[in-house]
Amino acid sequence: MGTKTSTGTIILASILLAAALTALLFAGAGVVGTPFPAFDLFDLMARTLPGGLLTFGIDLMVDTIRALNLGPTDDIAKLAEQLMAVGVFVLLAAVSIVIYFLIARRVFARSARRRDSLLSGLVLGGLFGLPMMAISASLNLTATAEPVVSLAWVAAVFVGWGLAAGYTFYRLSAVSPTAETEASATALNRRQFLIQLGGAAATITVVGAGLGALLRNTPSAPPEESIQTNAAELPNADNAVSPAPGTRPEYTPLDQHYRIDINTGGPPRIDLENYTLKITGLVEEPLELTLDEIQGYEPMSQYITMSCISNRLAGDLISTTLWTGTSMQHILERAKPTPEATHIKIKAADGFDEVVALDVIRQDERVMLTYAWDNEPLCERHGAPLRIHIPDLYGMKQPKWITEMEFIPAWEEGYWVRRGWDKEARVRATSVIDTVATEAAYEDGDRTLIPVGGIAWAGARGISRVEVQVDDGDWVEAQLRSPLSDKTWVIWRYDWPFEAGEHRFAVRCIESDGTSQIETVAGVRPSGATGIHSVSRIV
Ligand SMILES: Nc1nc2c(c(=O)[nH]1)N[C@H]1C(S)=C(S)[C@@H](COP(=O)(O)O)O[C@H]1N2
Ligand SMILES: [Mo]
Repeated sequence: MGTKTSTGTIILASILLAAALTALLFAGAGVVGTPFPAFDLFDLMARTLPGGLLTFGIDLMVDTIRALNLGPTDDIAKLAEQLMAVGVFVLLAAVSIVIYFLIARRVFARSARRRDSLLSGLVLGGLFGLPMMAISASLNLTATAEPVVSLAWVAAVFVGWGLAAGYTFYRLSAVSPTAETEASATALNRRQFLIQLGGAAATITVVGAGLGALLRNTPSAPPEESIQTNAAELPNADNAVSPAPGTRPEYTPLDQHYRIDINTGGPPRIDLENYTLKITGLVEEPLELTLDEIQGYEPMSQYITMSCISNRLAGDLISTTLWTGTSMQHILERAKPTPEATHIKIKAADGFDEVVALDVIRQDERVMLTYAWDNEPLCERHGAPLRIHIPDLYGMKQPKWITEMEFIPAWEEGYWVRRGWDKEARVRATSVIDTVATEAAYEDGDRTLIPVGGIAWAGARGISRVEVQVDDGDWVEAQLRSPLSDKTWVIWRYDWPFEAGEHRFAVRCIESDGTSQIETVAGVRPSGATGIHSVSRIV
C-alpha cells in the first residue's frame, strides 16, 4: 500500500469489509441456520468476563432505548445485547484488517504482487476465522443447519473475506513507483476501486442483514390461542374488588410474559423427541427420566408470579401465569440420593446452572418440576421441556431448559451468584402504582372518587395490607383483591377522593407476617430493588 493510501482509506476499507463479513454470516444464520459467530463470541464473553462489565454496557443501552420508550424491557435488553454483540464483532474484524494492512505494507513494501496479497489475505481469514469457528463450534446452541453445512459455510465466508481483504490490499498498494503521470493514474484507479468496494460491501451488508433479519427463526412465540385461555376460569373471578382501570392484567397473557436469559441468539435447541432428564451424582444409580415418566407423576398446577432480580422498582420484568408440573418430591423419591447428598445442581442446556437444597424440596412440596405454562407445554423461550419452580426466589434461581440434576454433597454458587448476585435471592416485597384512573372518576354522594391501583407482591410470603399516601397525607389502607394464589401478586385499589391540582401518590405493602416493605431505595444489584414507588399526576 503506497504512502499515498491514507489512514482514513485504510479504516474505511476495513469497516466496509468487516460489515460485509458480519452481514454474510448473519444472512447464513437466518437463511440456513448456520452459527452466527458474533452472538457466540458475545455469549462467550458474557460467560467468562466479570459479571459487571457487560452488564454495564447493556444497562447503558437499555436505559438509552428505554428513554426513547421503544417497548418492553426484556425485548430491549435482548436487542441491546445483540447490537453490542454485532458491534464488538465488526470492530474486531475491522481492527484485524487494519493490522493486516499495516503488517502487509511492511512485509511487501511497495512491490505487493497479486499472489502474495491474496495469500496473506487467506492467512488473515484463517487467523481471525479459525478462533471464531472454534468458539461457535463449542458454544453455539441455536444453529439448526447440519454441522457440515455450518462448517462449510462459515469457513467459506471467512476464506472469501480474507481473499477480499488481500485483494483490497493489492489494489490499494498498486502504486507505480516511478512516473508522475502513472502515479496520478494509480490514484484514480484506487479511487475507482474504493467506490467499487464500497458499493459491493454496502450491497452485501444491506442485503445480508435484511435477509438474515427477515428469515431469522425467532424463538417460538407462544401460540395465539393460548393467550388468555384461562381468563374465564380464574379462581378469583367473582371477587368483589375489581382492578382500577389501567391496572396490568392480573393473569399475564403468555406472549407478554417477561423473558430473561443469557443467550444472545435465542433459546438453546433441544431435541424434544429424544429428551431425557439425567439424574447423576450422589444417587444410588444414575438415571435418565423421560418426559412421559415425569408427566406420569401426580401433576399439580399453581398460579405463580415470578420476577427477575434485575426488575427495577415498578419495572416490567415480573409476570404471572399458571405453572403445571410435578412436585420435586416425586423426583427425589425416584432418584434415591445417597446420605451424603445435600443439594442438587440443576444444569441447563445453555450452560446455566443453579443449586437447590434437598431440605427445601423435602419441606415444601410446591417446589415443582414444571412442564406446562398456561395449560400449554412449556414453549421454547420459557424453557421447554422442563424448568423448576422454587417458591419465594427470584427467577435467577430457577433454571429453564433443564438437562441434568446432579446430586452434590454441599452448596455451590450458581450462575449469577458466581457473578456477584445474591446467594439466596429471596424476593423483596414490592408494591407498584399502575394507574391513577382519572378517566374512570365517579360520583359517590357529594364526593368524586378516582380509582388508583396496581400490584403488591412478596413472593410466597403473601401480602396482608397495602397502603397509599397522597402528598404528605396519612397512609391509608387500600382494598385488596383476593390473589390468584398465595404465590401471586395481589391487585390493590384505592378510590381516592378527588382534589384538583398536582398530586404525588405513593404505595407501600406489608407482608402476611406483618413485615413492612423495605422503604430504603436500593438498585437491583446484588439483591433486588427496594424502595417506595410513587407517581405524580396533574388531575
Ligand atoms: N437455563 C436458563 N435458565 C434461566 C435463565 C437463563 O439464562 N438460562 N435465566 C433465569 C432468570 S435470570 C430469570 S429472571 C428467569 C426468567 O424466566 P422467563 O424468561 O421464562 O420469564 O429464568 C431463569 N432461568
Ligand atoms: Mo433474572
